[in-house]
Amino acid sequence: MKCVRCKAKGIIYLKRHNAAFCQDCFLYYYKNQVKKNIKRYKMFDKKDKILVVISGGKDSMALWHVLANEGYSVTGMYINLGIGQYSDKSQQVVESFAQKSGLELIVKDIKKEYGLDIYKLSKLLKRSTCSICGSIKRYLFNKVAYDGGFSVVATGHNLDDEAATLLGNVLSWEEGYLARQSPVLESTHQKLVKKVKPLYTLTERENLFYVLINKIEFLHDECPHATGARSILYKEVLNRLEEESPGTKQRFITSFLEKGRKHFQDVYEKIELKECISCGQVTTTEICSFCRFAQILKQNKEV
Ligand code: Q46
Ligand code: ZN
Repeated sequence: MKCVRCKAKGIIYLKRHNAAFCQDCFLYYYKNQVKKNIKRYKMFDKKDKILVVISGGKDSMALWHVLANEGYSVTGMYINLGIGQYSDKSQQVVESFAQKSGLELIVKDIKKEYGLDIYKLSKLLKRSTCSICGSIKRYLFNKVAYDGGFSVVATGHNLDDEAATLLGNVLSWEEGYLARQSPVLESTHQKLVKKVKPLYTLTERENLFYVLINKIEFLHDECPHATGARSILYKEVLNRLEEESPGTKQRFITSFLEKGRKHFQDVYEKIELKECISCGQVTTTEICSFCRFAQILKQNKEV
């Protein structure tokens, strides 16, 4: 197995590209993919102030590292979601990396700062912890970015995540979600910050290689609520398809973006946006879910 670029001994084989790379050429390939994605979707440039959402896992750590190393102006943002040891450990990993690398980091703690508890909310609202957690994260990414004058929010979603999400959305024809599934979501309101996914063509395995080669610390554990999630089943199904037909995931995503997504565009444009009467952030209802969560917990203190 020789490296396709320099013919040295290959250390990683990428089946979907039918190509092996040595360490240096893999890094070249990886950075090139990131640069191409940024350019293809006009995600940002060196003048932009980028808020990178960091969970402490391999994908977000790889994204933070690669963007900082390419000379972009990046600040990490970590949210402590109050998920027991998982949150404590991930916060430690993220803070230690920021300190050692001299990178700026904003830390938010939903319990300490906002009195929110995803478990109590899940019980009171009879909704899954992931759906509560997702709403809180989306709210805070945008709020912190908007208040801090950031022009773009970048997340570490990879090819496996994007393909699994697309499969889930297609299976139930979630038109609203399909309309929003894109490596770049331009702002549609002056208080909404643009969102981008520069790693959307790179797999989990490639991100893992990137962090291992660069000796970047990351949290190996998954969030305990990720197990059993529907997205894991979709990932397994897609992995099976990928084994039989390498390149399936990438084709699924790229053909959706090129040919499929435009059919849902009007759904996206029709979403009516308002400003929350309590906090002023953008929402589709009178009061945003974040403010509603805080109210519900206040009214149900004994839970
Ligand atoms: S952090 Fe939150 Fe995820 Fe954990 S509780 Fe679910 S949504 S799984 S990406
Ligand atoms: Zn609000």
